[in-house]
Amino acid sequence: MRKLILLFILAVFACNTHAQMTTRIVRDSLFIPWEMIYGPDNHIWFTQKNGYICRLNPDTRKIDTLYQETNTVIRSEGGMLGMALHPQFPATPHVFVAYNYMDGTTYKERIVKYEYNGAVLNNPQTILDDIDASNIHNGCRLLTDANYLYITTGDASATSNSQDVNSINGKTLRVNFDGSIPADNPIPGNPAWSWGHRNAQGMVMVNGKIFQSEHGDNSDDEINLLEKGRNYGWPNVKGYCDQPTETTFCTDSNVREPLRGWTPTLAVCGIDYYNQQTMFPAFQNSIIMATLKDSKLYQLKLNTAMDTITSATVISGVSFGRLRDVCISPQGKIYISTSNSNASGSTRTDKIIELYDPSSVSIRNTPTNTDINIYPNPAKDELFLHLGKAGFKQNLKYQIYNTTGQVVATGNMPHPLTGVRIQHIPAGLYQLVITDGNNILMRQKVVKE
Ligand SMILES: [Ca+2]
Ligand SMILES: [Ca+2]
Repeated sequence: MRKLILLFILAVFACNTHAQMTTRIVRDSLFIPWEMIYGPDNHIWFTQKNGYICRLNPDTRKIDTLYQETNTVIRSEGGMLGMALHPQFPATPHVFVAYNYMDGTTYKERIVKYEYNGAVLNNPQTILDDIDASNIHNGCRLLTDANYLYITTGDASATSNSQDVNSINGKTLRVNFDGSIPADNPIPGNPAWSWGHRNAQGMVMVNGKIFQSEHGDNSDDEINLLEKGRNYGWPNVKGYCDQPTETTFCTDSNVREPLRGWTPTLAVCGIDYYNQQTMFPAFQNSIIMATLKDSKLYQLKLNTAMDTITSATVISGVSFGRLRDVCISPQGKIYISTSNSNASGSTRTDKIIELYDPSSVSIRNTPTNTDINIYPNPAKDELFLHLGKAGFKQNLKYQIYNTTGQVVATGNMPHPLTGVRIQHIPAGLYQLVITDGNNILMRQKVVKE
């Protein structure tokens, strides 16, 4: 009997210490959500292939349509593609989007900057145009860091583009936020940051390192670690420099081999980086990768130096057909989008799905004041509390509580933007509470890195 009780206690303990992944369909009947970003407003910003840019509240499931880009023209792999937010968003309310369109009878791609007025996007400004497009191989993931916009372009079905540094196709481009070329790009006056690409479909930056997922043709899908001015081989090299026909070119052309290759191919797609201490701690320091043909979600565990993938594991329990993209909330929830609608979009069957641990739902945020933005989250040195016009008033105060309910920081919020220094606080989970002296306006879980 005593043994049975002990076994029971151990079983309960085991259940409580292992996160249980559960899936929840947040929205259905979408048309290929090609890009998803978990925004600083705790909404999922997403594009759909037919030119719609939307914003989804994952808790209420409400979708706001922010813009319909009527110039978008869908072909097999073409349509509205990648998106990125300005690094100071929403203080600088710029949103960058890639889409394909017709220039006369020629299929092209451009990068446009829109402005968010708190309700919709407007004022589109083209910052890069005349990128060749094709039925297949159009890129086009976007990524911003503090100073630059990065753009993946496909070879647009012309393999010679990739090794031609004077073509903007088959590249990773790096431009300023107005589309001009940074002075310290590897080739003066040239937007190319790296070349020899076929069709990169995923991109994420972690600690200054850019990881990309890229489609091989009938072999050698890749995860690459981008380095300035390096050649990634296509079409002369597929995957690793491991064939007699490849090695000379690799040496002569400064080719950077992939971190990981897959033959047979998976059709690797959107990637994001997981390092949250909450929800699924086993995924810490991993790239989470969606795949189309293989239709599975992968965990790619990185080493501490983040220059090696130490293991690639299928995340079980995720079976929704072709997967297009992935994004991760600061709380550690994983969101995936599917890519199963037919080409014309006459049947719209795509979903955005949340992967979460039900045991942690009780500590979700209790907001929902959309006029208050707290960023970055997770934060390392300073946390910014930003109130819009409707949210700002006198006598606002904030408190930050640790998990045992002790106040670790408190102060007044005399201005619409308050910076809170948190570098002295130990890493971990905290609850931020904003009050007007009487009532709680917002509770938000924040993570100190
Ligand atoms: Ca390559
Ligand atoms: Ca090879």
